[in-house]
Amino acid sequence: MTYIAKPKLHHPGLKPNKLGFTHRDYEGSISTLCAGCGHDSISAALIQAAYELDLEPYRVAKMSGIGCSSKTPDYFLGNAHGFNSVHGRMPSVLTGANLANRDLIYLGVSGDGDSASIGLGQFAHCVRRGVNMVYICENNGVYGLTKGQFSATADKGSRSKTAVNSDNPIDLVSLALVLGATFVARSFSGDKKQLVPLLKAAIAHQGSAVLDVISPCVQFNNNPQSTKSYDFVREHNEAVNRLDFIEGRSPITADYEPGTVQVVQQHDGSFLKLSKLHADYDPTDRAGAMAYLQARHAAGEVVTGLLYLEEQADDLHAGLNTTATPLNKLTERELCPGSAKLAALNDEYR
Ligand SMILES: Cc1ncc(C[n+]2csc(CCOP(=O)(O)OP(=O)(O)O)c2C)c(N)n1
Ligand code: SF4
Repeated sequence: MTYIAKPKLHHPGLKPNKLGFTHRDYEGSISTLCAGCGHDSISAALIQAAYELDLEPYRVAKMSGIGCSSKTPDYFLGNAHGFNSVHGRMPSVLTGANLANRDLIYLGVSGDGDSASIGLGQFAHCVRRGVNMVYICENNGVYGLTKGQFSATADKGSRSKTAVNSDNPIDLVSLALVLGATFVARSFSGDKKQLVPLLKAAIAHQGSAVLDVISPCVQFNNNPQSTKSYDFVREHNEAVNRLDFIEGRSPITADYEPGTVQVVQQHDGSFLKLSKLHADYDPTDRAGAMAYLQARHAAGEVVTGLLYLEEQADDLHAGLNTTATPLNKLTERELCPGSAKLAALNDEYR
């Protein structure tokens, strides 16, 4: 992977966060992506979200597959853990890491080829198991790294630089809803105001959070007939809500007009204040979200915003009743409790 380190110097006027880290401390190496690639804007939004959340980089594990999108973990949170896995296999590597150590914050960074083509099965099982993660699909409708072939998320009839797509698309947001994800959102790399609070809320969420972020590929798929181009998404963007993320232990007493703002609280005590752009949209209604997505897609719109949230979600560990201690911190005695315990366990299955 291309790697260009950034100089350590930074502007003395950069404001530190509560940990004393500046924005610069959350950056990574210099991006080698094409100028204008949507993926770079997503990295910038992740840097902003981590800075604003006062995240300690050592608590974060960035996992990715293969693709231009999967290269991006190199460009943010340079002091975090990271593992660049195999094409389409990030979800199982992330699941394994999470089972071994639930203390880390897992950011799964993937592309639409990585997630919806070769990695579709992996995506499906990771989400249905409720792995506590933020799964970000940087969705440009093509395989950017291998020169712009259509991916499985490309809309039927959408045109790339060289071809017209004749296959039906896979919508990862609809799929995530069907598979039981407890936080589902769609955003646009060109809308930082929407994307940063969504990322913050997804990081605070204690369950399977899926973010599909339309991220135009300026090299291969940014022409007027592409439904993943900057112009198309700007013209057809239908945001259901605007989000304020409030890291909170103390209750909020914001004054807002009833009917236009909805406040929801997550497991960790954080609050989401949703300014409803569509007063009748209910982000806690899974079936309603699916019907809404289908209807708006049929009308040619790209629905963005927080689409579904289960406020008190459980994750994979709750279902498996695993130990809260990271496996590498368990003693040999705990890992190997002796033959009497093994015999008792075996008896349970007789
Ligand atoms: C097993 C395997 N098959 C195929 C490839 C070739 N390959 C590399 S990246 C890629 C597609 C990447 O597309 P996407 O995930 O959408 O990322 P983007 O580059 O568009 O960000 C493919 C097919 C590979 N590296 N490994
Ligand atoms: S080829 Fe496309 S996806 Fe890859 S870096 Fe360039 S613009 Fe981004």
